[in-house]
This record gives sequence, C-alpha cells and structure tokens, in this order.
Amino acid sequence: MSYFANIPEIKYEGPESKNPFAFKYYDPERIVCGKPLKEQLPFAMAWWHNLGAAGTDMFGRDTADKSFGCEKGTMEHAKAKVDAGFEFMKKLGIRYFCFHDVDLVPEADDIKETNRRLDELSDYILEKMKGTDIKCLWGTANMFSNPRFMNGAGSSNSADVFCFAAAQVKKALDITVKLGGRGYVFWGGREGYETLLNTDVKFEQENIAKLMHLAVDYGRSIGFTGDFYIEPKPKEPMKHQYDFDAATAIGFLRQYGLDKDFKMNIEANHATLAGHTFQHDLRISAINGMLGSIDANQGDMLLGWDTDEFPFNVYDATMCMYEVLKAGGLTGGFNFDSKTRRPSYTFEDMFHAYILGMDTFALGMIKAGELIEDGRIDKFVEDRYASYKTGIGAKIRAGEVTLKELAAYADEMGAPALPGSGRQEYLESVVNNVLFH
Ligand code: XUL
Ligand code: CO
Repeated sequence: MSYFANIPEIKYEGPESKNPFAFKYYDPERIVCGKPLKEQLPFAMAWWHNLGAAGTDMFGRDTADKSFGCEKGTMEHAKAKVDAGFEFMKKLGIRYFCFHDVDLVPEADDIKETNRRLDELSDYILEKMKGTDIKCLWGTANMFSNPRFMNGAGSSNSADVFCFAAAQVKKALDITVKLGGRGYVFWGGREGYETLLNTDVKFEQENIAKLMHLAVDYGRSIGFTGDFYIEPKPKEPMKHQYDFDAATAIGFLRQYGLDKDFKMNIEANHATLAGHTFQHDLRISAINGMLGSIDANQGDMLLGWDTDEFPFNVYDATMCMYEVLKAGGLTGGFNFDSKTRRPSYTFEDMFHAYILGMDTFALGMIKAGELIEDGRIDKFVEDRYASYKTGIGAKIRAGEVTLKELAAYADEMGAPALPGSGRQEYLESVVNNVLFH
C-alpha cells in the first residue's frame, strides 16, 4: 500500500533545478566543515504534525485528510500512520522521527490499555525499521493535552496526577529506548501558572525536578545512555512557563543537580516568543555545554504565538548553523516541529514543506561553513577583546589582581580611550557578502 504513489523519491538536483520535488541545496553527500551534510544534518520528522495535525485551529476544523484510509482513533489508523510515515521518510531520505506517546496510539481510558497499545505499535515500528537506517531521535510523553494536566504534570497540585505523569514518562522512556532513541524530551507545556495567587512556585519547581530525577534514574536503569532534554518555552499554553528560555532552564537544572544528564532542545519559535533570537538561545546553550538538539521551525514576527512554520528564513538558518558548527555539531538532531499552513492541505504540500525546511537548513549550514572559512567575523570578535591578551587585561583574566590594584591602575591611567567600534553594519555586510556572492 502506497500513500504517496504520485510523489517521486526526492533527490538533490542543485540550485538550477525547477523540479518542485527535488532538493536545490540539500546534497546529502556534500562535505561541509569536514563531514557530509547527511551527517551534519540529522533531520527528523515530527510524528504529531506530519501524521497527525490536519489543520484544526481555534476557529475551524480539519482541512487535510490524515485518515490514511482508516477510521481515526483506531489501531488500524495508528498502523497506517506508521506505514505512511516510513514511506514519507524514505522518500525524503530522513533518518529520524520524534514522537509523543499519544501521537503513536489513541489514548485509552485505562493506562494499562494505552500501554498495551504502545507495546503493539512499537513492535510494528520495529518491524518497519528493519532494513532501513531510520531510528527514533527522541521520544516524549504528552502531559499537557488531557484535562487531568490542566495544572501541569510534575507541577500539578494533585499527587495522583503526578503519579499518572510518572507512569507516562516511564512508558515513553521504555518505547524511546526500544526504538533506539538518542534523546528524551521534557517540554513543560503546562509546567507553569496562570496566576501566582494560587501557586506555590518553589513547591512546583521542586516537584518537577523530582519527576526529572526519577526519570533519569529509571532511564539509566534500563540502559538509556542518551541525553534528556528540556525544551524551553516561555508561554503558551500557560501564561508563564517555568522553562522560560535556555538561561532559565539551565539555572533550574543546575539548582536541582540535573545538569549532567540534561541538555537543551532549542525550538526557534519558542526562543522568539521569549523575546530572543533563535541564535541567542543556541548560543546560551552552547556556551554552557548544553546544546543538545533543535526543534526546527520559525515563527511569524507579526503574530504573538507559536506558529510552527517550516523554516524559510536563510539568515536565521545560517546563524543557527553558525552556532551549531561552532559547538561541534549536535548530539541530537533537527526535528521539524513544523506544520504546513492550514490552506496547504494536500500530501504534496507535506513534501514541499520538508523540501523547503531541509533545503533552508542545508543552505544555512553551507553558508555558515563559508562564514567560518571566510574568517572575517571570527577575526573581528577575536580582535575585539585583544585588550585582555596582555598587560592589565591578561592579569584580570588570570585572576591575578585585586579591586584595589585595578583602582590604582585607573588612577594612573586617567580616562580610558573609547573601546573600539562595534562595526555592526560592516559585519552585517560581510554576512550578505558571504550569502550572496
Ligand atoms: C510545543 C512543542 C512540543 C514539543 C514536544 O510548542 O514544541 O511539540 O516539541 O512536546
Ligand atoms: Co517543539
């Protein structure tokens, strides 16, 4: 059974190609910074958007048909999604997928039945994986959709809800390990608050950390050697979410002794919702040794919510890849946590969307490699801090001076000269020059 029979295998044809079903920039074999793009760019398909989301929004119902010929909410449909998903990934040369527990199977009233379904479906996926190089990038538990999680999961005021969340995390970890997952994600969708009037923030944060510690202990006990990730997001659905941005999440992990097992999964549109650029949250993660994985998408700066669009902005993709290359690559990958726009409701659109996303990130990586090779930006930054290489600057860096000595130095010196120009406009022109030469 083929779901996408009219769509060919997507091949690299180069920038001159006008074939809508070909890559223009993503040449898997092209070497960038010493490695082929297929290794530099472990792309992943998001099960929920690609095989699940059908266009429903706050004002209207589905526009796309993602029944794959079956009745939705059945195990037959869940298996048809596996078949469609694998056909889709194979046609695009995508080697990873990411899932929530309830993306894979319909949730039953009784968790024992949901878990039985997860066992059955993950067996089915394992069968499908045979003879392919497709694997799980990361798994997660959906602890935000069901009404029981209205006040959070780890942060819920209800100990019973906490237990239910723990049960879901345990099973999602089992399935992640079974499917060869590189990572396990905590996205604290409802770990936050609507009002401080009813919220004990310290208590809630301690409980979230407890749940994470329990997950680490269990994960390691069943042989999970990958990274756990926090995926920061400042708001939506909650008014305030505790994992506000990378800096906040890293502080939380350190405070509760979780920083050895966790890294960041940075999503572009979440960073911009926090008032940062995508590059900012990547940089903050990287300098703290915590850049793990990326949820690849982009937001719409004219809208105040998470639009999860496929990446199209080459500047942002270039600066993203600049951070990734500087950090020595990702231990995770690039998961397209992105969805086609509601009026793009056909199967062809799903392919166009992934071609766009993969080409944008490939182009970004090629250009970031050229920026690094060009060297003008790195050299500028290096020179900008040159006053710390010798003399008093070197002593400050080495921790060899007291405040008193610095004050005495300043007395001798008089007023310092202005620091060198920031040259922002020049550096921006260098970026354009590398992008468009
Ligand atoms: C929501 C979001 C999630 C996480 C996984 O904004 O990004 O899909 O990636 O739960
Ligand atoms: Co995400």
